[in-house]
Amino acid sequence: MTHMNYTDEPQHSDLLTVQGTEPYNAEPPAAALVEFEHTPEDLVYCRNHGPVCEFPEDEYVLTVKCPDAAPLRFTIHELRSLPKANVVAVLQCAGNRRNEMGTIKPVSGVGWNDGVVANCKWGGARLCDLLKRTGLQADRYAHVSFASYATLCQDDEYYGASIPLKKAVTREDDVLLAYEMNDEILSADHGGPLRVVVPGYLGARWVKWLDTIILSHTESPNYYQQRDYKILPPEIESKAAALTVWDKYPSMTALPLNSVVASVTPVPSSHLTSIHVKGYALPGPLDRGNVSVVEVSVDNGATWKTATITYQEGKWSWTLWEIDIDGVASTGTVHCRAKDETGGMQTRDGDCPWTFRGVAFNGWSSMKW
Ligand SMILES: Nc1nc2c(c(=O)[nH]1)N[C@H]1C(S)=C(S)[C@@H](COP(=O)(O)O)O[C@H]1N2
Ligand SMILES: [Mo]
Repeated sequence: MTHMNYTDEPQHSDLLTVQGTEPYNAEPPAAALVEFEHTPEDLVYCRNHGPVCEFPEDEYVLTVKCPDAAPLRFTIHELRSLPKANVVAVLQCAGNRRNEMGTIKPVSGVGWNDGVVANCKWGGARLCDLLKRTGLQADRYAHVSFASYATLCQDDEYYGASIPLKKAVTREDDVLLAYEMNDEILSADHGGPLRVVVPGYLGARWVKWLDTIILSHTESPNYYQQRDYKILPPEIESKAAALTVWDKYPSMTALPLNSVVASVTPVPSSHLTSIHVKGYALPGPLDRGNVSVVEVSVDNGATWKTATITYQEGKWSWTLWEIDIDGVASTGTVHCRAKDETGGMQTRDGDCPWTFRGVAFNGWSSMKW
C-alpha cells in the first residue's frame, strides 16, 4: 500500500461543493458555471485520484522517452521558449452527470452532479512542436503516453493516459503542454506547473503534473487507461465482473454530445408565469461537428422550442444557451436536448443509459421550477 500524503495540499476554492476528500473532489453548481463564458479558476472543478501536490516551477523537468533513444529532458523554461499556443477548450470529466445515471441503478464512483465541466483558455507549447524539437521519429510509434510519476494514486503507482499518435501530431488537434490557464500561471490544483490539454477528449487524458512523455507502440498500460474510463455493457455490475472483460473494450476518447439545464428562473406576473432557462451544451466527437441547435421542452418532450445560443468559440469550447418561455403553469419541468452538425440528436435516455462506472451520461437533462 503506497503512502499518500494529503496534509500538504494547497488551499482549494470555497465556491465548490466537496464530493470527496482524500482525494479531493469538488464541483461548482451548474447555475454558477453558466454565468461565465470562460470558467473562472475558483469555479473550475477538481478531480483527483490522489493528493494534490505543489512543485516549484524552476526545478520541474519533463522527460521524453521512447524505446529506441536515450531520454531527453526539458525544463519549463525550455518549454516556454517554444512558440506559445492559446486554445479555448472545455474540460469535462467522464463522470459528469453520474448521479443522474445512478437513479436508474446505483453506479460506482464519485457522486457527481452536472458541474464537472470547465471552459478555459489554456496556454502552452504544442505537443507536436515539442516532438519535432526532440528530433525523434515520432511517426514510428502509434501512441503517445503521458505520466505523472510525481503524484501517487488510488489504483496504480502513478497516473497515466495515452492518446493516438495521430491526435498528438495533428496541429489542428491543438494538444498542448499547458503552463497557463485563463492567462494565469497554471495552479497546483489544476496540474501546474505542467498538464496536458487534449481538446475533444475526456478529462482523464489531460494528465496533471505531467513529468513524462513516452512514445510507444501500445497504449499506456496505466490503470486509468486500461481499466477505468471504459464503457462496459450493462450486464457488468461490479468491479469483480469488470476484471474479466476490461481488455475487450476500448478506452474512451471523445465524450458524447450533451446538454444540461443549469438554471430556471420563474418570472411571475398577474395570471401567467414566464421562465428564463439557461444551460450549457457540449459537442460530441469532432467528426459530428459542433453543437448546432439546443431545444427546450416544457411538455415532457411533446413539443420543443429552439434556445438562443449566446456563446460558442472555436471547435473545442462549450456552448451556452438561454430561452424565455411565456405562459407556463406555476410549476413544471424543463427538458433540453442538443443537436450536432450531422443532425445527430440527444435521446431521452442517452447513448449509454447505464454502465457500472457511471460515465458518459447524455440523456435529456431536466429541471423543475
Ligand atoms: N496526475 C493526475 N492527472 C489527472 C488526474 C489525476 O487524478 N492525477 N485526474 C484526471 C481526471 S479524471 C480529470 S477529469 C481531470 C480533472 O482536471 P481538474 O482537476 O483540473 O479539473 O484531470 C485528469 N488528470
Ligand atoms: Mo475525470
